[in-house]
Amino acid sequence: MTDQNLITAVRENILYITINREKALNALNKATLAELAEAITFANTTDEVRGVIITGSGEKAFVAGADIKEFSDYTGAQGEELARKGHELVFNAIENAKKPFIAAINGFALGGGLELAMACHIRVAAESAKLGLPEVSLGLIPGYGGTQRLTQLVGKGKAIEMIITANPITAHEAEKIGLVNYVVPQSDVIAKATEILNFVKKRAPLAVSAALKAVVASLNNEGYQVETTLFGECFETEDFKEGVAAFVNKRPSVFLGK
Ligand code: CO8
Repeated sequence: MTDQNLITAVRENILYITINREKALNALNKATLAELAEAITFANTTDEVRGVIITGSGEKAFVAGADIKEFSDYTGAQGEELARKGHELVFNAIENAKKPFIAAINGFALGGGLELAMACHIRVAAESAKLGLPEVSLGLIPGYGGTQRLTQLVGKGKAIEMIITANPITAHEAEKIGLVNYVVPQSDVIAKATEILNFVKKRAPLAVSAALKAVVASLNNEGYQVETTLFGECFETEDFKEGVAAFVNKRPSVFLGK
């Protein structure tokens, strides 16, 4: 694997992936997504790997979203293409993987970061973690499956509230609504995720893969396509330009609804 933005290591049949862009709060730029895609393929095609744990470097963030600075001048078509590629190579690839993926959420999981965690099969969160989909503050909607997977995990009412208010929730709130499986002290997130995979490692590999495939099959629908199209359309709005400019210049945004 050609890691620059990831640190990867296989220990006792578990692939540990650490997203290593601490200064940008582990935001997902294109290079990081490409490396993630490579690591997912490696996990799927290497018998030695029985499960994968994804975490973020540092103590502040798991992943603070897609890299806003990278897509600030995108057109609708470019935004749609980015989302489509992300789905195919990373987010759906994780959900459809033959091995279980666990997100060890060590801090902020926002936007594309929460979407990455939700594409994983199980989530363990640090007590200090904050989880949310803040895209509408940028004039966007979640584009990496958030509208679909959050709804599947927590139900329509809570998903709509989180998406349209853009307000993050705490790890304990997330556990209460079924968004994360466990909340543990920050120093224990990797250990807890490892403990879960150690159980899985004792089970029949083909049966584990079949079970993952069967559960995921129950969730597929055309909503992902609708999300991708609408996500692209958001890039054509003045509000998107305003939202991103406000973030980059560290000032409040003034939306005009056009
Ligand atoms: N993208 C790029 N850079 C980021 C991001 C991001 N998502 N988040 C943080 N950073 C950078 C900051 O710009 C800052 O850089 P610099 O030091 O150069 O100014 C550095 O990380 C540290 O961040 P802050 O100074 O802002 O740290 P704070 O402790 O003050 O705040 C927050 C932490 C609350 C997490 C804040 O950084 C924040 O609000 N970040 C943005 C969160 C967000 O809006 N995420 C959603 C992004 S949109 C998205 O994910 C779309 C997904 C679908 C995409 C589909 C295809 C594109």
